[in-house]
Amino acid sequence: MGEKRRIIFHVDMDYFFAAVEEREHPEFRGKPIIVGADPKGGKGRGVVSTCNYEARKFGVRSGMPISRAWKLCPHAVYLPVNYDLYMRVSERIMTILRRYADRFESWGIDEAFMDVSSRVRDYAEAEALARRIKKEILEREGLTCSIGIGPNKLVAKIASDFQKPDGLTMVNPEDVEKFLEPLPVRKLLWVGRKTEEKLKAMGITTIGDLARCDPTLLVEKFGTMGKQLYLMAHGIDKSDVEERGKIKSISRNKTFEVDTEDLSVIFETLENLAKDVHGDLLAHSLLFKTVTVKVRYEDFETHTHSKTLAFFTNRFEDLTRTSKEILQVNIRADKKIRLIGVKISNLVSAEKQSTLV
Ligand code: DCP
Ligand code: CA
Ligand code: CA
Repeated sequence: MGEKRRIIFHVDMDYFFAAVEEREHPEFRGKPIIVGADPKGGKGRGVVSTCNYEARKFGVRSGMPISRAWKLCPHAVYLPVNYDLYMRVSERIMTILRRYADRFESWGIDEAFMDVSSRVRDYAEAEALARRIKKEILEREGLTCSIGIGPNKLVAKIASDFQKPDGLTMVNPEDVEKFLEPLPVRKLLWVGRKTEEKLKAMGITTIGDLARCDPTLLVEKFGTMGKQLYLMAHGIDKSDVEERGKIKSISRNKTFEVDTEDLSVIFETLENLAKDVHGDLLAHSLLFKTVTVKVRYEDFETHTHSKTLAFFTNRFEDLTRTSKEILQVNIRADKKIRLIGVKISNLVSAEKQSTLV
């Protein structure tokens, strides 16, 4: 028997932090706006959170060192990250979206999946619904978003990214493979830089290349993930839109004011980051199982190391001890450190604790 036909939306806000700032400061409209660390006349440390499309024309991107952004675009408007404000806007947008969905899954601060299968009869109606949602967000919040429509989350997510900003891309089930074929493999969920490199070495650069690949070869090279890659390349994704805004991870990073090799400073900073992460964990009533420590050295070489515990926990002691152990074992003595970060993942609700431990 055939699968139940589904119609899934993925909604992603355009240049979100910078768009909110643009809305709050109409006087900056039309200018390049960069939200992130203080550039301090080019000497600033830390990174760009995001920027508007005017700034992107100069090559500025999310995650880039703020000093590099300054070189590319010194005349931009530089603004600090006002996270509380973006959070409030995000919550209002999620409330709007939730009303239109049978099932709703927020996926980070500025995007969400919606299963609208019972709300529309066909793809033509789905398109009309997407236009209505875009109009409502624009009228109520003064912000644009891009929406992807497809038969599953994978395709919807790739489609929302296809025409940005203010995009609407619909991929009918029969067009899925044709749509994916020319796109780079990196567009697939879970394909990071490492997998991309490995695939490239095998002569695979587009999703089409991957789809034509022998699945047994992929399993040989990538284990169970190989099968997943093969299915994704054919646009197959059975995962459900999961109710409630599930948090995938909680993290904090700190860029030191000056690169340091002072272990007492480094470990104290690690402890402070762990404190913040732990605060968020409790606020969301969650338990964690995996701890990841990120270290960026003075030459920007960056390493992440993870440890998964045998149990779910919300004890601060488990978090600090594990992150310190990870750092202890992996830290390099021959280089100064520029940034460290702590992340917890593998999160579950603390309310279900008794059934899990
Ligand atoms: N963000 C961040 N640091 C990053 C990436 C993102 O702080 N390295 C924040 C700022 C973004 C928000 O998360 O506004 C959403 O991230 P997106 O990847 O969706 O990027 P944008 O919404 O900024 O731009 P786009 O229009 O490409 O979606
Ligand atoms: Ca976005
Ligand atoms: Ca996003």
